[in-house]
Amino acid sequence: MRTLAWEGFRERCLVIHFPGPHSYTGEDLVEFQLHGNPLLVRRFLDHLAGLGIRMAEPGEFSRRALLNGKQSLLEAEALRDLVAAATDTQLRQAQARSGGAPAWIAEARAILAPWMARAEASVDYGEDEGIGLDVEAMRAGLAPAADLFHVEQGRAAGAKWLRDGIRIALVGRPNAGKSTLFNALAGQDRAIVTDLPGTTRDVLEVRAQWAGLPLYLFDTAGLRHTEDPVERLGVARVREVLEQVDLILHLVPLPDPGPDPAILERLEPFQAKVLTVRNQADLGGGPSGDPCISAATGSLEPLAEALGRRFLGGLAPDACLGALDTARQRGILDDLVVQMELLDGLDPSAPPEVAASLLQGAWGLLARLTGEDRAETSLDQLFSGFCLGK
Ligand SMILES: Nc1nc2c(ncn2[C@@H]2O[C@H](COP(=O)(O)OP(=O)(O)OP(=O)(O)O)[C@@H](O)[C@H]2O)c(=O)[nH]1
Ligand SMILES: [Mg+2]
Repeated sequence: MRTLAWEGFRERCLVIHFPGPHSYTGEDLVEFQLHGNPLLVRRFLDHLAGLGIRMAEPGEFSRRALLNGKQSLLEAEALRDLVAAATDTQLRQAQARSGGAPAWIAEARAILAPWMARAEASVDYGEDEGIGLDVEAMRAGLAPAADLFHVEQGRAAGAKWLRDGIRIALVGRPNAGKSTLFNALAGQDRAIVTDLPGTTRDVLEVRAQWAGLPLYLFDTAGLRHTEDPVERLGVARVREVLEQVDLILHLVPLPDPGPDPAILERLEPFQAKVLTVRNQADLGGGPSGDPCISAATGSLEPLAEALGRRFLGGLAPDACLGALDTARQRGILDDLVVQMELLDGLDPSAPPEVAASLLQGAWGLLARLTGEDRAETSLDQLFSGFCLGK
């Protein structure tokens, strides 16, 4: 504890000295913990400004930590996401990513390095010394690295949904059970359920955590031709929702003969994101190739499986936890997969320069991923997403 005195003010506060190089940024740091009065803090900051000390830019401390080698770009990104996390899943995902560079990056480097050395030796001395590059052996040797990138690409694609959430519209004819399913997934009675067709007239929205997945659910008015002016407005709104969601869950009661052709026609432009699910399985009904659930009894496992297949590539949500998930990271993973495909497709008679250049390309992508390749990483863009002082 210290007593600070300036311009007629006195403040007894905690002053913590973090000497470099073991501080967060690697530099000498001092932290002042003042009483939580904004006016007091303001007056103290004014005093510091008078001494020529300026405010930090957004993300400046993290940027300094990165430039001083105290943390990798991946850790800086995880920290940014940790601060911005708004759901439990986002929080867990950011925490799982904050432990430094994942082990698979080191594994991949260990696989790539000897082949890079061989390819380069072959370029430099091949003809004089008879050191040729055995392309077949290289392809076999690199296969485990290609597998690593492929697995991480799949995990990253799933992690994207854990991070962003999945927007799902529930559509179908009146009384299909949309609101019953909406309530079951949300774990609360948000929507009114009755056995009268046309109960839901407006679009209802709820955020839910279900089967390990963060969901944004939209309950909609049953799609039918109606003369009721309020219900007509509700039906018209459904289209706007259909455009913005990631998945249209078309609910069709199982005992019915099948989907309504008028509804199928409406869903036609969105075909790629329609998932047909049969409801009221508890009432029996014929066999169906679609997932069959009962919203009323809560028998929803086939829906969880269908969502897992579609959004997580069949992986369990926990298997995606800690995977790289930002657009930047996923873009680099995609490039790595392509690079390995090019290496795998290499003609055995290709000159060693081609293999060497492809291997260097893969190596460079890994460096760009961790931020070691500083020239190519857009640090400004990353750190502008931080709040002041982080
Ligand atoms: N037996 C059975 N009944 C169900 C099931 N799901 C919903 N129901 C019943 O079907 C009726 C209609 O359910 P809602 O959830 O209101 O249907 P909706 O699709 O939202 O209907 P609208 O809002 O009118 O378009 C209610 O009486 C529900 O209890 C189910 O899985 N099994
Ligand atoms: Mg309803």
